[in-house]
Amino acid sequence: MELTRAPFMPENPPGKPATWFTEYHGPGTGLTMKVLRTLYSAKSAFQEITLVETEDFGRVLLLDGIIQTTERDEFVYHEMLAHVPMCAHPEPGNVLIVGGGDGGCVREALRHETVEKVTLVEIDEMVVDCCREFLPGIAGGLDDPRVEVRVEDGVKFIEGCEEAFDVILVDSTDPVAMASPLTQVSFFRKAKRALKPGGLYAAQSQGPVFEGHRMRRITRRIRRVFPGAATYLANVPTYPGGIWSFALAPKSRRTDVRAKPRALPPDEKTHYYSPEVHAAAFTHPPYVAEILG
Ligand code: AG3
Repeated sequence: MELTRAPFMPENPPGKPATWFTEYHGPGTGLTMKVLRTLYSAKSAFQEITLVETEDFGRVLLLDGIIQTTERDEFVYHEMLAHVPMCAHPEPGNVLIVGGGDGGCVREALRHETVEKVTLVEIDEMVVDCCREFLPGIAGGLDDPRVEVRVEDGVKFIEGCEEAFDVILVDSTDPVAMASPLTQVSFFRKAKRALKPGGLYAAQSQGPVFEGHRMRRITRRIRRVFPGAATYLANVPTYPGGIWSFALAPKSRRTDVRAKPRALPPDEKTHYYSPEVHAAAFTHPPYVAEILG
């Protein structure tokens, strides 16, 4: 990934140009962060992996130059992707996470007492290794005895699963290149088959500001397979537009995913998720409702 200098930013200290990186959100818009140092940079068989230390957001994981997670705001995305489906399920015991090699969703899923097993299926082992080393606060849960980390293609893995999981979480990169199969109807059908009766499927589904077309497409495909699917929102400051969407899809259309969520154990403190936020996240401003149609 190329690190550039943003000429419109003050350089600090004077005379020593600072290094910045920009994730472009649209042809004329981006999010720029000041990089203090690069901790890891490598090309895997799948993508370019970069781990930088930034001034304002702590350590940041970039895949092909796209921000995946930052130490400062990762709690929003990981709590919301994990706890909304996990709390909507009466007794989640067996959980599958596809992607999410940083371990953030695993960490959150493990906070539910009923969980017996979490299977993480990540295609790129180098992402897991990099995060274990440089993002221990996020990846720490990967060493829990209830967790099995499998390095393989999530699409192939799910093909062999029949009524195996209570909750499936898909924590993928943007739906381009290798993540694109994870947003196809054929994948959603396989995921539905892999859910136990009463099971729930959840996935990140892009943001409404810059990714509205993708959000609409993913949501429509999910609804074709899961008629009870609903979309919820969260504020992720470092993702394009600052607002992100997630799809929550029950295997049975009769399950109301918004109904009074089960509580987390009282000593499990969350920083974004709460039962009130759970309910409110399914309320959409009209411009989002228009995108979803
Ligand atoms: N998964 C990627 C979310 C999409 C971010 N998109 C973007 N910045 N354009 C996050 C992985 C965190 N476990």
